[in-house]
Amino acid sequence: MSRVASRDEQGESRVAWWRRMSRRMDKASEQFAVQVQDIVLLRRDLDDSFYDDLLEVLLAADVGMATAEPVITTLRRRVLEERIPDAEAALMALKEEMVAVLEARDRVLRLDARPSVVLVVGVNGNGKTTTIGKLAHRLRTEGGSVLVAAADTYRAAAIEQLRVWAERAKAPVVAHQHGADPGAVVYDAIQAGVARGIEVILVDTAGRLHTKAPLMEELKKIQRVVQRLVPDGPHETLLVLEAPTGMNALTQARAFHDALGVTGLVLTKLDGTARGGTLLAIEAELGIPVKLVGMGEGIDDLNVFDPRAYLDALFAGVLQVHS
Ligand SMILES: Nc1nc2c(ncn2[C@@H]2O[C@H](COP(=O)(O)OP(=O)(O)OP(=O)(O)O)[C@@H](O)[C@H]2O)c(=O)[nH]1
Ligand SMILES: [Mg+2]
Repeated sequence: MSRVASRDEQGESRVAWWRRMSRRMDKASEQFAVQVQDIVLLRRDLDDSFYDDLLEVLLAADVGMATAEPVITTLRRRVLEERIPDAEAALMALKEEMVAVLEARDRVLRLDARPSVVLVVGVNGNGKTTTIGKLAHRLRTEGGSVLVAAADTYRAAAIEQLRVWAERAKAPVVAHQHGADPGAVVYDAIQAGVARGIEVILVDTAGRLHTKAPLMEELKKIQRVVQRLVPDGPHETLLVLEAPTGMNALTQARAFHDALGVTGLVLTKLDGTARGGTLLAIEAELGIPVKLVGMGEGIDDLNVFDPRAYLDALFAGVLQVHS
């Protein structure tokens, strides 16, 4: 089980999932289409100002300089070499360039170790617990065994919320009382997981602490507990970010990465936000791949990140206007 399921219970392929979800990206797609329409497609000549405007459009869609600039440089070269005739064809070539950049990054979840320990971290309300519920469901559907650890012991309702998700995913939970030491929960969870031959242990953590201990110290302590029992763990430290926060998420993301060494990003709430391009910028700025995306509150609304399907959805409005 080296990757998350490509098919769910109903036999829906990943491609079909993305096709279904692309409708939920219509806000991002619409906004992108409107900007492209206004600034780029009204112009016919592929001159310097075309590329300047294109850069502006990408930045306005939150794609970020680190991705936008090299992609446009490559596009300029291709337009000359391949004699790309007009703005529409150039836009399609641009999309292909972006697909190529994104597909070059390794996004596979590292879940080969037995057990694999996955820490899920992020500020409060970003979707950690929900992501764990959905991920547990995906892994279970794929035939894997999963255990979830309730290491957010600070918020009174957190343990119960995780239990509800785990029940839906048919995964056992290890939890202590509200207010207990999160390190002790993780210790017990790993011991239980090893004893039961569990393949993947998902650890839910707090987003904000109400005690003296700063959050990062608490999370580092959890990592040390994991390492004591599973020396090569945690195998993934996934940082959950929500798309609507846009580039403001960068500062928090850097703090988590500096403290914990994040191995993958989960971008949630891509449904209903106009900030669809943020995903590219955050990934490029941090140099950490987006591994999973969430597009809704349902148990099936999480999947591995598929660059081509994502860019198809983002460019869908542009294609509609001009096909
Ligand atoms: N629309 C949408 N809502 C989401 C998504 N993921 C999570 N949510 C919602 O966001 C809210 C917060 O999610 P949680 O999973 O509780 O977030 P958390 O990071 O665990 O929060 P704390 O435990 O308080 O730190 C819930 O109402 C979720 O239903 C998503 O992909 N799309
Ligand atoms: Mg939570």
